[in-house]
Amino acid sequence: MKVCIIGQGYIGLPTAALFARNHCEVVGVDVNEKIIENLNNGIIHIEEPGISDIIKKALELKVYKASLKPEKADAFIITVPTPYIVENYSCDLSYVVSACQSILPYLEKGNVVIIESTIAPMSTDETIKPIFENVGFTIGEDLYLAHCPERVLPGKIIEELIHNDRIIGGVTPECSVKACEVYGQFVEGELMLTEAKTAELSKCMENTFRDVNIALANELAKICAEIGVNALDVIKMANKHPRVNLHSPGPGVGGHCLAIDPYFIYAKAPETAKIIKLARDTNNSMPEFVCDYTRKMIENGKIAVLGVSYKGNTGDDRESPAYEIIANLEKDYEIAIHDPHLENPNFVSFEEAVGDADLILILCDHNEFKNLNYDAIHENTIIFDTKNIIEDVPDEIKLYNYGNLYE
Ligand code: SAJ
Repeated sequence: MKVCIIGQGYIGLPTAALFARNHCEVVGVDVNEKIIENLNNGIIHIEEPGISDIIKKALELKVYKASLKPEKADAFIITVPTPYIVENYSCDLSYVVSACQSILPYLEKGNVVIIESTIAPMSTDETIKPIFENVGFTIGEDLYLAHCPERVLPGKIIEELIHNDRIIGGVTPECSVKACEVYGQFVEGELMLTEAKTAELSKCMENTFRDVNIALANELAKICAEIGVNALDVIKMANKHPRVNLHSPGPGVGGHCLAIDPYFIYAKAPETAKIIKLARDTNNSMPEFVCDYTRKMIENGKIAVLGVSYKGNTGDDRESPAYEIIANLEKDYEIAIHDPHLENPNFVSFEEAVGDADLILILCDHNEFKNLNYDAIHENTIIFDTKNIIEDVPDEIKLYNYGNLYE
């Protein structure tokens, strides 16, 4: 089987790698010239365990190539970003639409087209299907179209791509069957057949479920700071109940998924999606909460920010709450930023950041921050650990986390 994957980012590239490892011929397409050149030289632009070796091997075996242009193939998979439109929270399908248009000259009867990008309910039927019908295809008869959302966790993408169950949302039942044949090349989890709109809403609801649960944990952290209770102990105790799983509070919710996908549902039913919108607002309020408490801890001086990735051990800083926190605090404090997973000429080494800092603000749970080198930190430094990852500090250092903000 020959597969053409449009978008070589966090999802498209690992997906391309697995098709190639399973004896398919793969063309990975992206609009970014530098990414294409690097990929063809075996240089991988995403931080994700396992990908680099598979792509290098596939290049050697000539079963993978990166290209600026699509090619004829049996299956086309679209894995491009879907941001939200700020004015009305709706799903911005422009990248998906242009990816679909880009494959039109290469499509042949019998091909399968799969949209993996997260999209709002009804997008496949109302916006994507007409793109192919307008050039003469009959969906379900001579072209097979399905929405099969990715649901893998960054950091565990390869394992989850293979083992997770997968939603296959065909525009017609025939489309679902054809899309199953494509994923059957490497997916070992269950392939669950359904309609496109059910697949769309299921995917959006998965991320909404997590966003709402994190909002509940963040609200608990705020309540505890207000009334003087240790939020971390509450979470530990409550989670001993067999049916309770409180999530972890933090500095806010980042990434390209949880911070965006709930809006797609909200935009479709704004009068009804009340909890969903409130959860977004609560999570969006966390950067300000962090700044308010930082200001209570020190009035001026230098703050060392540790970590701006949206979550631990990834080099992805999309929608990271850290940037809002930094923008707010740099009005009144000297800020030095250190992140071992991101390259930025303005970032500094750990030693340089913390050396003369009055407060160390941990915004991301990279493994490197779990055991800090206290020799590099001067006495009387305050640490504000918004990810609650540090357990013990030397006596002379004051540690704040969501367990003791009321102190
Ligand atoms: N976070 C918290 N508290 C928690 C858990 C997470 O504050 O208890 C924060 C993280 O720090 C981060 C954000 O939430 O800023 C999102 O991180 P995440 O690990 O929850 O999720 P993502 O965005 O990396 O991946 C999610 C996953 N969805 C679910 O778990 C339902 C993944 O399976 C999806 O494939 C992915 O979105 C996606 O691409 O949609």
